[in-house]
Amino acid sequence: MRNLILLVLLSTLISCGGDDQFFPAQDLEATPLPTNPVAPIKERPENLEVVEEEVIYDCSSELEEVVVDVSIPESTNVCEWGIGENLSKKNSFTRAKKETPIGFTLPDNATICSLEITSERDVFKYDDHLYLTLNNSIIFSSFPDHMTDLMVPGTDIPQFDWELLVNQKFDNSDKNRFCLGSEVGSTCIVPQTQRTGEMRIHIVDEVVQNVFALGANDEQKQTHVLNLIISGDNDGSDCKHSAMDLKVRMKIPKIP
Ligand SMILES: [Ca+2]
Repeated sequence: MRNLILLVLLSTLISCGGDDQFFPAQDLEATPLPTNPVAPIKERPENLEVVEEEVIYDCSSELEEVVVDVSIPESTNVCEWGIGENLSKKNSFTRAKKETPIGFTLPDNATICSLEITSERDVFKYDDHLYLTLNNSIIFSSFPDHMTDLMVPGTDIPQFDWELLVNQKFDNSDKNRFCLGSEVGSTCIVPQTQRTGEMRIHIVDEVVQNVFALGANDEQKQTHVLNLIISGDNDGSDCKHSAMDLKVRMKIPKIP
């Protein structure tokens, strides 16, 4: 009530013309404004999108072993001379081949991180030369010539290409072999031509991963092909090979 009276009195005095003598300046005290700090409102960014990161399972992930049993049937037929891509007989030249492709499947887009191929028994025999490929990359060959010509540019990985191999000079001595990645530790134990023995192949992990990367462009690729290719020149036993049971051990990323 006292404030109201004062307010009325002040209003009256102001309306009377504001004579300074009634309001000595020294009597006016500045009243500080009430301080009631308010936290600034954080503005939400508009169109905020939540982007879920795609989890990539690669060879640095936790791995699991997959074992594929491969049974290669005996081939008792000689080369089909002069049929299809095969040429007629000619001594000491690569003239004909017989392929035994074995397909196997892995989970969608599973990267092959390691590879080991072992025979169950020491019974494998072939005539004349052997090429073993995974997805067309040559893992082993009993005839190492021309491998450099077959390599994918910028890599040390040869691709099987019959057009480049056919009608090339043939060497039956079988002293040298090609084992993919041998210079960095891969090992290939394979019998010599026309001899019976075991097969035991271990390709260094990094090399296997490079092989896989070459053929990994296809979306949802599940099927992989191990191919046994025997070549011959002119004999009645060329392109023959024994039956063989192989275990293909691979490590692939474990997907929970
Ligand atoms: Ca031969």
